[in-house]
Amino acid sequence: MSSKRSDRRRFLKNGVALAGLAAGAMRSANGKALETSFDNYGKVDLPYGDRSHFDHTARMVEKEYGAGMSPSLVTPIQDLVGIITPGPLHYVQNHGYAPPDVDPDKHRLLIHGLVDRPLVFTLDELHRLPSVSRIHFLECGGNSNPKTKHTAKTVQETHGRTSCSEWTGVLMSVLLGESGVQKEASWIVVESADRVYTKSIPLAKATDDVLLAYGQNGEPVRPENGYPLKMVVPGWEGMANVKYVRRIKVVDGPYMDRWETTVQPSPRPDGKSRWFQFEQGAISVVTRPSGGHQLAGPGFYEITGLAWSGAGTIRRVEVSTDGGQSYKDAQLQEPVLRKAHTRFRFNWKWDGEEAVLQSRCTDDQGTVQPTMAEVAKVWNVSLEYFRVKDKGENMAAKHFNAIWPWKVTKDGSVHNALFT
Ligand SMILES: Nc1nc2c(c(=O)[nH]1)N[C@H]1C(S)=C(S)[C@@H](COP(=O)(O)O)O[C@H]1N2
Ligand SMILES: [Mo]
Repeated sequence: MSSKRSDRRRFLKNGVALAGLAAGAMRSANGKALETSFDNYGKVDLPYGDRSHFDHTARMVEKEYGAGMSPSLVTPIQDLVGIITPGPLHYVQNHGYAPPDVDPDKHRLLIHGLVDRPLVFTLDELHRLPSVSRIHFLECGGNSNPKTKHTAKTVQETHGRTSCSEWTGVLMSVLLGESGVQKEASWIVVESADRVYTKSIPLAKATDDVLLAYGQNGEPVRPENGYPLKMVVPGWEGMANVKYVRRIKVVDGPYMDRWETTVQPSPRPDGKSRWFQFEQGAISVVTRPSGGHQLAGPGFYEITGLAWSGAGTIRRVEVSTDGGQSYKDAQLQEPVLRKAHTRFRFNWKWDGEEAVLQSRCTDDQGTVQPTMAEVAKVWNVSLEYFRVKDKGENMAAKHFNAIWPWKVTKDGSVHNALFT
């Protein structure tokens, strides 16, 4: 058979299959189907384009830090398609401080400490070095923290502290190769230009895949996300990804600075703390339909969501519509990239009965996303532990990556069902 004919056959077959699934979801067109008017012309002088004024997707204030302070802003992942988060919708965590107003012409990057040659770079000089572009997710260690999120209504509130961008910049290994690293060196400490935020990173990771990014999705890194230089530490918790980088000191151990010794460790119920949890676990979540959505009625719906793992590449996502009693494989949308959001899709025909939608991912290390009960077992806590708020920052349940269910009730409304 010619390839043309077999393509046509496949097209017909798929067409028939979808029509079957789509019963109830689509209306047949009649003569008055198109009511779009082309009379309302918009602005033409657009040096930096705006989106359609009909589109209102927005970041949401998840936590206030008070007047003049930068709130915590979460990404509307329920509204996104594909895997790239537009810069203006990237989540923002700034430990309260407003983004500094850094003049790129005055900005300098200093590399010193246990090096052979201390170096200082202007941004122009960094742009002359060999560059890479890589798509990676960023996720705050506090994302989907059940202690604060188990009553949240939407996936933006529960899982919106993650975003995924194409980052362009210079590999840390290139910079450290230029400065030379002395024998005793084992860590780097990276310092920002905003009220001094620092983070210690082991040298092995720094020279593996860490980059100093000046580009985000084809344009300069956004001010909220670290303009003009952001350290991207692929797969590691948000806190490791220092924004507004101005100094890299090569040292022989972690620095135990203000943030590393206060909000970053996770207190445990036994009074001890988990320290230096760097890698983000394998996690996935259904983003549509999800909490706050309203299904129009029985019929076809594509279930879609995102999966990612700090350890590597997503290999498999399964979807359950019965609260985890049974799972079926979802389709993974190309490209499937290491340490990046992966889009999954699953065809579903809602019969109008109560349903519980959830997803479970597996990464290339063989790690399967756990249930909440499995996390409780590993952490040696009761399920109730995940429901009880702590005082202050609620940092105790960081790095929670359990399966998250959404309940569809008979009226088509969708609800957070972590504790039902
Ligand atoms: N300079 C600086 N870098 C920082 C922070 C900060 O407050 N200041 N917050 C950290 C935390 S907690 C997170 S989750 C990520 C968030 O990065 P984003 O705001 O670009 O999403 O940045 C990290 N890097
Ligand atoms: Mo964070």
